[in-house]
Amino acid sequence: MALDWDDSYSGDLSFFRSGRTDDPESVDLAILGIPYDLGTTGRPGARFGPRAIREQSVHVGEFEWGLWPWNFDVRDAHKVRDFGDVQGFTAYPDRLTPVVHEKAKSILASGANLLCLGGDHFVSYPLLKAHAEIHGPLALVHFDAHSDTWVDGDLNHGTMFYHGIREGWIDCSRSIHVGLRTPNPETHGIEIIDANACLEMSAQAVAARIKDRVGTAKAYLTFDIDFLDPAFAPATGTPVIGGPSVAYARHVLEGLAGLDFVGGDQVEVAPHYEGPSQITALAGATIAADILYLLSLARSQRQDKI
Ligand SMILES: [Mn+2]
Repeated sequence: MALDWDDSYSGDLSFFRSGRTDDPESVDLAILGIPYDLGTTGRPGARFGPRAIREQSVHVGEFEWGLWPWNFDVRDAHKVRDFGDVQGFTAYPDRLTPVVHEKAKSILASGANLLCLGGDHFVSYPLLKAHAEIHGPLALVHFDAHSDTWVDGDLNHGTMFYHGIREGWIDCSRSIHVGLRTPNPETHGIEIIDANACLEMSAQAVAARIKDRVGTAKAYLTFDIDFLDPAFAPATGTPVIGGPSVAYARHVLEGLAGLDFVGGDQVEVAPHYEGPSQITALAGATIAADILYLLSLARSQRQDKI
């Protein structure tokens, strides 16, 4: 795609240099930031994630031939636009779910697929609700150090998938956690490839296991940046040592091409805990772009079948 060129350190910000809009008409792939961190049980600050990710995404989207190792430019394959950040819940956590659910539904109703930038992981709750209302129960492909399926009546960034299961939004028989390295007493029947298994397995083998699990089901990809070892992603709310590298994570994601992803999110970048080089936000921006590519490939695959 021929880009209207802004330097990487100046000019307007949109995710992956895709351009801003507020009009979902004719958009194929929509990006939405959710600057929310009142669901975190650890260090706050993920409300600053969307802006930090967009800032680093300017580097990630620098080339008009697209992003390595994908062999095309997603902005040529589909009309990609950044819808900015959802607002209207500042200091009122009870408003988060209805406001984000309504915004997501309004974009999905246009036929676009949605990639969201967190925010703490609780933002996946209204997003899964919006997607499941359209597609039915979804295969959850979940990269994280934590299962976020704690059996607890409270709604926060460690319980929202338990509640999503109870609401019927998640098809546990097709779902998989990857990278777990915290206690997980109740699996709910979701398959697990924990962090030590990742260390033993090649990225291709992990991708193959995920593909076997999901099959042809419609899938939602959620990527908590704390999947990565804190050496690669220190700026997050609840870091856990012993995770994979960014390169490994990206190699797994590349291997997921072909799955029928209908939506996704990248969450838990909290940039105030960065060192000087913004590595966490850069990792988040790159992984979010990989998810955008997977959404694009799945969309093309569905169109080819029509
Ligand atoms: Mn986590």
